[in-house]
Amino acid sequence: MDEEKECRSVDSCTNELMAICGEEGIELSWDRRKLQGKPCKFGVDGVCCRICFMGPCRISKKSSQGVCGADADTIAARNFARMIAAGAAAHSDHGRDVAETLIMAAKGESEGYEIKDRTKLWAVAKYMEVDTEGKDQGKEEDVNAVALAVGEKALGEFGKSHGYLLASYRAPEQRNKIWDELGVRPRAIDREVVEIMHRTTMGVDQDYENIMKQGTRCALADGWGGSMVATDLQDVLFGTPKPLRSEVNLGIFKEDHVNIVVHGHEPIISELIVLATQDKDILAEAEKVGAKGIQLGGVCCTANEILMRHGIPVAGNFLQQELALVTGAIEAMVVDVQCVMQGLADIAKKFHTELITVSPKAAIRGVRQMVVEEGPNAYKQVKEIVLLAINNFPNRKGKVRIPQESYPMIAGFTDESVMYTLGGSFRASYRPLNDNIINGRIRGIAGVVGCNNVKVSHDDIHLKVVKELIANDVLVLQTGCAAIATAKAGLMTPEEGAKQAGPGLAEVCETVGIPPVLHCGACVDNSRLLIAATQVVKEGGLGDDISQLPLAGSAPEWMSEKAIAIGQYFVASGVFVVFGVGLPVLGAPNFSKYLFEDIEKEYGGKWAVEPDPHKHAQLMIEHIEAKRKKLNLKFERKLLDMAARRELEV
Ligand code: SF4
Ligand code: MSK
Repeated sequence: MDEEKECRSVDSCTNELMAICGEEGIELSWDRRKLQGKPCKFGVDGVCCRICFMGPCRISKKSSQGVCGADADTIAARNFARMIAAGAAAHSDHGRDVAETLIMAAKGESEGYEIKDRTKLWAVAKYMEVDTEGKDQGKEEDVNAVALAVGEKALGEFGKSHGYLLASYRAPEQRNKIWDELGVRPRAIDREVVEIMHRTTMGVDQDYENIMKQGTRCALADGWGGSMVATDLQDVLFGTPKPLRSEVNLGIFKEDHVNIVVHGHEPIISELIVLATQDKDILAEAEKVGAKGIQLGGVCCTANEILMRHGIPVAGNFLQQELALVTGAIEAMVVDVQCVMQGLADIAKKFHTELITVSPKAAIRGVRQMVVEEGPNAYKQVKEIVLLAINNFPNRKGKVRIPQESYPMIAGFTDESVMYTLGGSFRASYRPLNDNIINGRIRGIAGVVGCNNVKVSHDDIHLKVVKELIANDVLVLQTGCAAIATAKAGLMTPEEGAKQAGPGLAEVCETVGIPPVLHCGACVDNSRLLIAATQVVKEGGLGDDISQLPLAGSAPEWMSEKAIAIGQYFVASGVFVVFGVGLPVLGAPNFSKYLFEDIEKEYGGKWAVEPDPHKHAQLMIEHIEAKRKKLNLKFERKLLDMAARRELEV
């Protein structure tokens, strides 16, 4: 193994299977990255423009403007805004699908879906301005009527011609004022995406600050719009998660079972797959082919969705998707949308695995497509997919090599369950959390989210950042592939987590029986973090806006456009956000300065980039300490890095 391969991942299952790929000549994302060579510097710095065909143009010392005269700041801001538009579109289109499914469920037009959380339905109805007066949560027809009205209202949020997004008013009062003063309160979700595409096309908006004003409005339409619709309506349909135990990493698969992987983002189809794999008739079919049962495992955010609500084990995060197939034990991998690598197709062909696309929006050339249309036939179609996997069990070829490692974890934390966990049903509120932040046992809160990226050692940056934060008594909330990375290292069990946490945080976690790192769901569930921050503000004692909280955000190994949209909606909500890897704006001096400094004067939040994990964590901790000081919270503590903490333990 050469030096580069050695630092490809810190995850042992990943390294075990990667070594097999090396021996068998199976090409993975890391190998393809090597073949790509050094990435183009103009792209890395964000100063390559392909917006019209007089170009592509790139900014260098020799030529400071594109053919049309666009400078580095305009070009980088346009590219950045387009990434926000793409990210917001992905999260929001997901939300739209959920709204449509809710409407079908309310009309009784879809087998397998029902309204699981009526309390949440009523809560969503309230902020969606749906009248529930005289409606009874105990009566089926009332529940369906409210669900139908909520679904229609949610769908309206995508294309309404007047007014602003209803969910945006859930933010603290002070935040609402800022957005109104700056004129960035989002209108209809689709409109904000379309307006970015218009303003960034050739010859329209050519002032980086003005471009980012729309970038911000679109990002807010994601976090406080499309993503929030997705999260809330999924909770209504499939149940609001509660803390539960599960398992994580590629060792979750079983040699004597039919193994099925679900991968992508939307739980609409995977929820039905969960149902089908528990169906007695289907299990009997599995027995007929000699299997002891069906083992379902998830990858990426589909994994997080079914983990949060059912405790279905997680096979791995983004960079492990190809390796799941290399186990030789996967009868079917069912993929929907987002973060699905085309490279899966070639790897699946080397094994018996049936790779199946199920969304009409996402086909892969040469791969079996079995579109599951939400509606009366959805469950029947899903059962056919599961039966196909079962019938593929006898076709395994070659050796099965499932790694032996998997780790226990706790997941299922939401803004609602954090409240109950900390306060108990007797005192269900954010008061205990706020009190522990005020008294300094918990120094602050960090949201550590996002992807994996082949440019950095897989999971390594996530783990180093999270370990340093918890060692310094910072409570960490996680979503997406970042959460999976930490879970694989055992930090999502109260026992192991407490060993790594600082004394104050460990004390709080031991008292209430939670890990110091809380799994809060999938990428769209970053909207839960916005609401949790809002709840902390509303509870009192820590200022009157999100920007005043000892709070920071981070995406240490990001790669997706969705991460940029998420980063910007957190910044515009008042949060200091640090990205690892890099940010494609560094070739634009004024635009970079705007994102890294000036934007803070407007929104109270700003961006930073720091690939080094220690410096990355320290930036967040310093920010948290500065906010504590401003709030006049005492009990300042010496900042510890991992080396200093190890010395303490000795
Ligand atoms: Fe070049 Fe301007 Fe066209 Fe971009 S829009 S490709 S900078 S001419
Ligand atoms: S799945 S967007 S790689 S977190 Fe949400 Fe993971 Fe990033 Fe996809």
